[in-house]
Amino acid sequence: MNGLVNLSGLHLPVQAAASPQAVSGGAVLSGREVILAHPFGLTRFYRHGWQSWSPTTWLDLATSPVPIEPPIRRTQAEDPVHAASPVHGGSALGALESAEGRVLLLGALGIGARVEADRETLRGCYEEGGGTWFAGFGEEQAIFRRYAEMLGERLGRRGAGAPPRVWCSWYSFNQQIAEDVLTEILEDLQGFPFDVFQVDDGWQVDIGDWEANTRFPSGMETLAHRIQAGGFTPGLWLAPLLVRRTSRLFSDHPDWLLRDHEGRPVPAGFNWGDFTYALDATHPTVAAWLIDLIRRVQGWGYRYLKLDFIYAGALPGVRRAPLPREEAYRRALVTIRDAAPDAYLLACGAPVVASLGITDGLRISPDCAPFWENESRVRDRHDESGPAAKNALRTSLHRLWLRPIVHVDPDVVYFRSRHTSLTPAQRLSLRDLALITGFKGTSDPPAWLDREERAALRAFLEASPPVDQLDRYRFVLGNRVVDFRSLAT
Ligand code: 9PG
Repeated sequence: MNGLVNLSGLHLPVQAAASPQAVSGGAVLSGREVILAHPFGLTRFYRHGWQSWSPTTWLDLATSPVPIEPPIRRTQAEDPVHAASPVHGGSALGALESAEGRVLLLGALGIGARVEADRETLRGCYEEGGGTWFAGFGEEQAIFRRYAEMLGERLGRRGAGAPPRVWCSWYSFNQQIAEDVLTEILEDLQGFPFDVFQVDDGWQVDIGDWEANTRFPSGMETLAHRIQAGGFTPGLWLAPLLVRRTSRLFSDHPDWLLRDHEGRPVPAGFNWGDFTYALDATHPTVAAWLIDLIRRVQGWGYRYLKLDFIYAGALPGVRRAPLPREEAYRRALVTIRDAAPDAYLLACGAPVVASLGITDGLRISPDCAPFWENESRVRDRHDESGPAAKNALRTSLHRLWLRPIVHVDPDVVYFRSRHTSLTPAQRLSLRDLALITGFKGTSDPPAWLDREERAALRAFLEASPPVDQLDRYRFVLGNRVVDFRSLAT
């Protein structure tokens, strides 16, 4: 139908499959494709990245998007289907600013959708099948809150209770972790009020071969017992939908891989010095393997699972069951959830909207790093998803609207003044944003901190100041105003 929709007094021409239904805060539209004609011209557009690491910000519609052609590595932080698009667009939702600073938002109420914008239209489209949409116009925070609420009603809400305080090995040691190093840190962490001690990438034999490598001679179960005895919940990193060519899994089960129409395995990004590939979790044997893996690591004692690189489950390809790709992804996540009903699941490198209602926590940023900018990557590849404190902060900041329906993880903060080029002010910004989300993570080992830094870490872990959002970039945190305006694009 072609008609008009009334959004809080703003009457916009609309194209949709049926007449708009008025709901509190806006209207519900339906159809595979919906188009709103808007009067705002070349205004600012809220671009919502597909997965955790994808850049998310308000940008100027007058700028041209930079198409990303494979094999540029940035494609793994973007939805490969849209990475080279010449049109500004984002995953699931998009929003535009009016001249008075109000916001017009169009957001899918289901998974597998995209919203694009130009000077005249805001257009939503589901990749396959139909679906419904929320459209609203008004004060920015209120409109995003209403959208989050409706998404929560449709996809489910998670993250009740306080978000966890996590010590994670990645941002100090990368893959160079070993049983003795971690055991020492565990001892040094005694008395610090962390909830979780999380072993990150580096414990496994290979991506796909989820057994302890030789640097963990006592095995992962013994380590979990030590973590537990130290008073923390054992946490473990897994990339359960990803496979490296060098793994036994890759050579033993070529039929488990997601393939393209020509039968070639679908590349799932480049990391650890090689291309990686994706499992087809709609294959019943793969699903059974996944259940077995998740039960096995819980049997070792791990109760907090960081599920990483899981966009691999939503890549385009030919699947055993011909489901839309985000539907296939969501089913894989449900399979994991059913195998770990009581574990804390953190989704990372995860398609954001398609993960809602299933995992407890969701990484909402690219990787933080002990430096501010990733200049070469921005310059050479127009890539703002590379590890850098600024990239992590900016994308997290623009996804805070998800807080009512999931624990949002803005990635780690730093207390150390060694092994970093971050200024005290930059470190403070990271910590402030973590306090706003309540999700507190660091990789600093106490041995790298001086006495004052250890005290600051302790105070941070114990703090839960009231948070009040003043506008897009300003917050009241306890008795301070925190201003992130310098991160605006
Ligand atoms: C472990 C890390 C940490 C980190 C995750 C993830 O090549 N890449 O594009 C790329 C992106 C992200 C990334 C690593 C590589 O980091 O976000 O917290 O767990 O994996 O390997």
